[in-house]
Amino acid sequence: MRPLVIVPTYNERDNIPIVVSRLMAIPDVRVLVVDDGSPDGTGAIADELAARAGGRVSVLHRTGPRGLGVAYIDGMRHALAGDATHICQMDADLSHDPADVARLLAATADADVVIGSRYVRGGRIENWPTRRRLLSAFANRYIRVITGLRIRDCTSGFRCWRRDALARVPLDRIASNGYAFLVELIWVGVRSGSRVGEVPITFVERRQGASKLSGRVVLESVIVPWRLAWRSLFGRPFRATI
Ligand SMILES: Nc1nc2c(ncn2[C@@H]2O[C@H](COP(=O)(O)OP(=O)(O)OP(=O)(O)O)[C@@H](O)[C@H]2O)c(=O)[nH]1
Ligand SMILES: [Mg+2]
Repeated sequence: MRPLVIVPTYNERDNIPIVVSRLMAIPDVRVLVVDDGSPDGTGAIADELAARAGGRVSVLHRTGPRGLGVAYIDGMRHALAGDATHICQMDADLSHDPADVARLLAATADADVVIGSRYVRGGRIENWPTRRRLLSAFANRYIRVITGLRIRDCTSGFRCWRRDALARVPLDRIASNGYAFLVELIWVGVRSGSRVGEVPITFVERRQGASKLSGRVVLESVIVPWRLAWRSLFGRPFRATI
């Protein structure tokens, strides 16, 4: 196994050293940090971590418009150009426990993509206010009903893909850029024949740094499931850009 974990960062200077050092504790894991020119200097810190990691850590510095979706698409293209056998996605804010990567990787023996899930038996969320819990539970139900996806945690950003499964995804056709990117990606993955597995995780609210949730990103999340449903029904994208 040659797993690569893609970690998108925007203003995560306090978290990224901890995330990278915990990932380095897992044998054979390599890391690709995709930084969007963070004003707080996260990119330079990641470069220093890479210099000390003996080739196991690399950094992609993006310029131009930023976003979770475009950062992941660039990171995934980079990963697929290399020799990784498994490509994982993980947040940089320690909401996802780096040690869980090993469990997700092991579960790819029975699935093409494995989701670290808050909403299967054994999954948990720590330190979320009721409002945030309700929003997330509602969002997942909304997505399942509209798109027909049969996944408990469609919005989890913690996933491991087998290389061949990710390579089947037409990344250039993914239109959403905020958190809805995660929903569109798994939806396209299922459409391209991937079997999805879910393993329980404990998700912990970030302690350091700030959230990047904006009104525009939320609006996109409301619209994208309808766009995907349209594509299921008529087989072609609904062309409305937001
Ligand atoms: N490269 C890049 N990374 C981003 C961008 N927006 C968010 N991220 C990263 O994506 C991951 C998830 O973003 P978060 O801000 O933690 O989103 P969240 O988990 O919904 O919200 P909070 O944890 O409450 O802040 C983190 O590692 C962020 O640093 C972006 O525009 N570009
Ligand atoms: Mg977070």
